[in-house]
Amino acid sequence: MNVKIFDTEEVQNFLRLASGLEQEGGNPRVKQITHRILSDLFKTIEDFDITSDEYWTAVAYINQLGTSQEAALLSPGLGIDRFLDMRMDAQDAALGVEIGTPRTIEGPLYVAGAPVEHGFARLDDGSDPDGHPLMMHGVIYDSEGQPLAGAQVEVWHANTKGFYSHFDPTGEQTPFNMRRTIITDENGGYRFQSIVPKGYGCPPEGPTQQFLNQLGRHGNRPAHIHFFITAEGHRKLTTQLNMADDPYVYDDFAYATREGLVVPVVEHTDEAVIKANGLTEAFGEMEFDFKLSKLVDGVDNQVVERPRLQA
Ligand code: MBD
Ligand code: FE
Repeated sequence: MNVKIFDTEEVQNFLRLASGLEQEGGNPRVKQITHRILSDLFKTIEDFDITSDEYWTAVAYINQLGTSQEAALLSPGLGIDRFLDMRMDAQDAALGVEIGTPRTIEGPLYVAGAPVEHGFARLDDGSDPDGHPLMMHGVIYDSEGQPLAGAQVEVWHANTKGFYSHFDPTGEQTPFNMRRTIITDENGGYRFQSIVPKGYGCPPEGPTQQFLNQLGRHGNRPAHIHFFITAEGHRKLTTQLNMADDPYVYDDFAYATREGLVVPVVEHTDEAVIKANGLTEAFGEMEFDFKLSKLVDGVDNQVVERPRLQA
């Protein structure tokens, strides 16, 4: 029998007590948010008649999530990262800010401190036996559409197993493999050689996938390349490009695919073209120009600070 006690004075007073709302010290914002979340949780327990067994299963799950370092993986899986982006887009729309290239989520796998190169960089260390060469290039434009020399292009992506260096469960990748910072040349151009990445899949035995299974959802991302782009006088752009031909391109478990960020990989087999690119085998080419957005009242009003791995 599901008895109803949530709306009683006793429970309502108890929620205020447990949230510290009757205490002097502490952080008022934390108290208010705790009060909301705790109230919603109590009500959920009551409305769904959640049993103690179910509740303690959830507590053990949260511990498992932390032990596996997957909290920042479940987050995009539940669409929360995407929701934060939707809010930033809506804020820009309300302020009349022109955004240029659309933003999309950062994801949990950025590592600070990648080697810095000028104009061109080779991203991969050549060790992936299944690696198909990729040449990517483009121009960074300012908010007025002028090329930006000296802009900083941070790029990172996965190998052909969908694994990222520093997070590779096989331990096979060298530090900063497929991670570089490229400074644009005098024409605002950037160019890199790498290998065509494959899509990412959540660790199949991990707590994120376990949760997704309960939702009847898969945990796959299409092949993609991440970017942070920064330049004087502009807001930092956090975005990703998705390979157009990936079967998951419009079925991303992390909801990061956006119109305007889907790019074809053009295959080149012509000997002369291969040679002209300094390669010895067929390769894929991606071209993409990024357009940045202006500072708002002189500040980057949407820059995201979050704990990031610094290697
Ligand atoms: C990724 O590579 C990624 O970009 C996101 C958002 C989630 C998991 C793995
Ligand atoms: Fe990624």
